[in-house]
Amino acid sequence: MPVTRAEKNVTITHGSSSATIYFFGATLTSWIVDGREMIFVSSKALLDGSKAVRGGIPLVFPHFGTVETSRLPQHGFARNSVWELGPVTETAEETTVALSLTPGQVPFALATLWPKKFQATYSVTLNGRDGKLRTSLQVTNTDSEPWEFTALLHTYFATPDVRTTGVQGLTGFPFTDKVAGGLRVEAETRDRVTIAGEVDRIYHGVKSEEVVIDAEGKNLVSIRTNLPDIVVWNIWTKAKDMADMGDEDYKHYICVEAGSVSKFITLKPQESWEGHQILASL
Ligand code: TA6
Repeated sequence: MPVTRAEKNVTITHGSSSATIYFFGATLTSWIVDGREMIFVSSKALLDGSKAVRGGIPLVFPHFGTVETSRLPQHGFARNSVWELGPVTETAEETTVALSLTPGQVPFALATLWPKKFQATYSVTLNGRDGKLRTSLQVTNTDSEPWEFTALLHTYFATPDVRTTGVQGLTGFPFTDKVAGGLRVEAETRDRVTIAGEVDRIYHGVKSEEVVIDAEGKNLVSIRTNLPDIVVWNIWTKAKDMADMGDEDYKHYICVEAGSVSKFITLKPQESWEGHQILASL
């Protein structure tokens, strides 16, 4: 499987599948299966490291959203740091690229706001046989004190039209509706969550075998994950207020984000945690 290293990113190719990951943020910006781009990147996204990428799979760590007890900006610093390319592992069927992050690589102004020692490794595996993509974040506490965190894989999926897009697999799960000011709803009643306006929800403790995104009557992609929470987000027409999103771009993405964000995870010294998702194009 060819691996092409460029100045700012690395691309893995196998048959008709490929994936590109930027070192800035370890943000995966492209996953192509049989000529179809599965991942959305905004038409105004900045890929020069001056801002987290608007699209792709930004990594959220050490916390999701804003946290009252933290001075870190929304979604932490992993997506704003330059990760180091580590080993590339190849088997007959799969290629894995690993990227790593330690505090010394985090922009100083952000690192001082969360002065803990950690080792993070992000592994992206492309299966050349079935085109599946696995993205896995592993975090180890290398400090002498316990610390706590949340984490999420903030995946922007490409869709032909978000107004025809649905998310299946969330039925019955409780959710927090951020658009409704944090309203907690006991159970999702729909078999298919659709988008007809701004949506920003955290589905808690999702135990679906898989979550499936469809559009225009066809299934697009499935997500399997060991992570407990699923965030569904589309900014809708507020896209025009975002500097790095084209006015009409909201029609072409849906964020379905696997994470562990409902409660903080505590890691003791030398303990590790791993969260992943396996994406399959349908
Ligand atoms: O994951 C959903 C969310 O937390 C939304 O609330 C929305 O703000 C989005 O992420 C994008 O956040 P960003 O910091 O990238 O503008």
